[in-house]
Amino acid sequence: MPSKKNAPKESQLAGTQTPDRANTNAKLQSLETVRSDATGQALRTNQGVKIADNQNSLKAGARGPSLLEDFIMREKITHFDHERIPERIVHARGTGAHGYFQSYGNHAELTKAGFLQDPEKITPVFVRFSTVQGPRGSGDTVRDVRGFAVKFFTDEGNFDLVGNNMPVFFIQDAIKFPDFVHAVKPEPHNEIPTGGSAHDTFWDFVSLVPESAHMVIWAMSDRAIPKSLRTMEGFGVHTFRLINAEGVASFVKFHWKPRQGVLSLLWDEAQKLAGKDTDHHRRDLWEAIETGNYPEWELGVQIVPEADEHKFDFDLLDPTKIIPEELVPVTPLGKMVLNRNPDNFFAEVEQVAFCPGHIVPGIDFTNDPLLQGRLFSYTDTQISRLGGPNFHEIPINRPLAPNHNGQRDAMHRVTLDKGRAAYEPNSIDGGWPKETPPAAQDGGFESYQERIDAHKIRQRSESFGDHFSQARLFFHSMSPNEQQHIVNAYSFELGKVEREHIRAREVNEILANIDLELAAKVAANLGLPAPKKGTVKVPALSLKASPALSQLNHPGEGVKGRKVALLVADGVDGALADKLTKALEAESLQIKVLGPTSAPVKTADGKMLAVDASMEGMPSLAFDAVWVAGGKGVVDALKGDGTAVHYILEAFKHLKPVAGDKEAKVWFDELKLKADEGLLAGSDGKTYKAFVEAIGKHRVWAREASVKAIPA
Ligand code: HDD
Repeated sequence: MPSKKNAPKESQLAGTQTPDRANTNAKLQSLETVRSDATGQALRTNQGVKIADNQNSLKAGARGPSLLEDFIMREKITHFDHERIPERIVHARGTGAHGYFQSYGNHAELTKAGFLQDPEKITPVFVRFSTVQGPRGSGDTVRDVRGFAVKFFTDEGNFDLVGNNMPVFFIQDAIKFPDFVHAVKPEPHNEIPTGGSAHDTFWDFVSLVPESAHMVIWAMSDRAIPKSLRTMEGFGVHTFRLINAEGVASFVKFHWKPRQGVLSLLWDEAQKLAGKDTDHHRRDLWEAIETGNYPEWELGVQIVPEADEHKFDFDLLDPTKIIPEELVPVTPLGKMVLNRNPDNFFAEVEQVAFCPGHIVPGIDFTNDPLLQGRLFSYTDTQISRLGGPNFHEIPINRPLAPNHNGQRDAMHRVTLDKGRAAYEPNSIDGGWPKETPPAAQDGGFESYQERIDAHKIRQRSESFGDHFSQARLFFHSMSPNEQQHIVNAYSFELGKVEREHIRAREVNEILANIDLELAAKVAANLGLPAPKKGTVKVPALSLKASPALSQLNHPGEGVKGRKVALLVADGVDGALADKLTKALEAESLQIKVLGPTSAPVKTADGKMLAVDASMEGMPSLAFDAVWVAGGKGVVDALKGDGTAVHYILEAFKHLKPVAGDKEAKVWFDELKLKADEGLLAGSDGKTYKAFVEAIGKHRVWAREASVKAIPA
């Protein structure tokens, strides 16, 4: 789990500025110049003319034709006709937040990048999380990879770490990216499915391209259905280089470790949420930030000295491989806190433009052929998405560092460059702006001087040739519950594939090479014969399992920000509900009071208790745990309400702690809920404590095998 050992002391944060204020003062001040607040202002045209009538167009008589002369209507409709921009080709659905990054210490031995050298320095960041496959309006909880893109506004320029919530990728060479994306996107004839990979073209491609096997098993695991954006790990995927002031380089893999834990939905929850709350993830992140439950990640790196480049049984340049954390542990560098929601989704989340090629001195690329292609693609795609080459001037993309150069004009140029010399060298403007030679600190960017002596050739390195051993390592590192989820996911997805030969190829030529038992179980679910052996010889790895890969080993640090549904009805004991709420809020849990309808309920002592929503409006799917309030008549009222019965059964089926004041016990017995550590009833401190502990474990995994029969 994330380590706090290098965390800055609070005293380091005190004094001149709090992180919140620093964040506001830096990037946000730069946005201030374009923020528009209409409070108290007259309605005007874009040209500044006050508008007298915004209800009626100009006509020749009250019943006559509209007049072309109506410049007010023309301007309004023209703008409206153009107010959409192309969505991202992939990662179209996303949401974002502002925050800050703070280094734990001085990492000068590793890199000269300034933002990693000073624990006092607060570097503003903007993060955009996304799904990959679906369009802008698609559901948040579909089975998919999640984008995890962070823009650091450092003093030395913008650094974009454009990663995912999985540490590997589907392909090894960027030239295959359009093929992969065409295969995973909805089928071309009917544009189905939206947001998912359970269809023929995806499985056709991946079953023909074995290098995808490792990433596909991650995508069939619980990682592809995160509980929340706050509970995802992030990965830079490629091996990068960090370079120190002496020019010494190390290979690194970037990791983001969430303090909230690495938690996922169950498949049934994910599917239902996609309909019941399409915006589940963006709402969760938004509300967490609004309620001060700022999500936090630790940035760390796995460090490999240049001399050790060839010490592994895989190639560091191959983006379908991890470095197991048991071989090279993650060294914590600093933390990121997300503490401010955007003011305007379009201006900030939609217009933000990331590029893996945005790096700063002290960071450099490697020859990973996937990374090399990405360096081209991202800037290129923005030119059509954001309408020209000046998208770096859009406020959310503008670096805090100055950016003078001779690049002028073109569409959407906003900066008014002074001076007559848009070229370098010049003698007219005093020679400015001038180059800065590389230096130990504050110098100009210098690429790492890697020696290359090679033939120009189209070839895949032989060292990229093993596609199955790490997929096997992943499967063998999972808990029995996680393994079963993987079997279920392959069975579900392949079950949606219409062509039998594609199903069979995935089972026989991919799964059988990963693990014969996995292949046999999926084959049985599809009605196919179990393969007897794999089709290739898979190298044996010395490491048989990597515990760091199982989510069960990342439960999170406490329960801060997790959500409890408190079910109430008329007759509720108000004092008891208040006592419980206080006890849970003291643990930083978020509590929502839910009634049979959205109307307030009457407490036992005749007062009115406001509810946050009806049970139907906020299903148990959106919560981590449920509590049935005490009081005369509450259980009787809920027992007779199908929605309430469903609420309890569904929460129980989804392995959540289900608890209540003592009256709830009888109801739980009637519902035949089997006793376990997550089924509790009582109004005392001991029960509260057990409830919070159960929430801390996230799910009652031992319950999973026995809940299949529950109709929810
Ligand atoms: Fe990509 C967007 C992550 C391979 C081409 N990618 C995009 C985003 C993320 C990633 C998080 C969304 C950024 C945002 O929120 O705006 N992509 C990855 C990762 C990859 C990867 C982790 C492999 C390790 N991508 C990849 C390749 C190519 C692209 C190989 C092309 C050769 N990606 C794009 C793109 C996108 C993009 C088409 C679409 C929108 C955008 O860039 O800004 O250029």
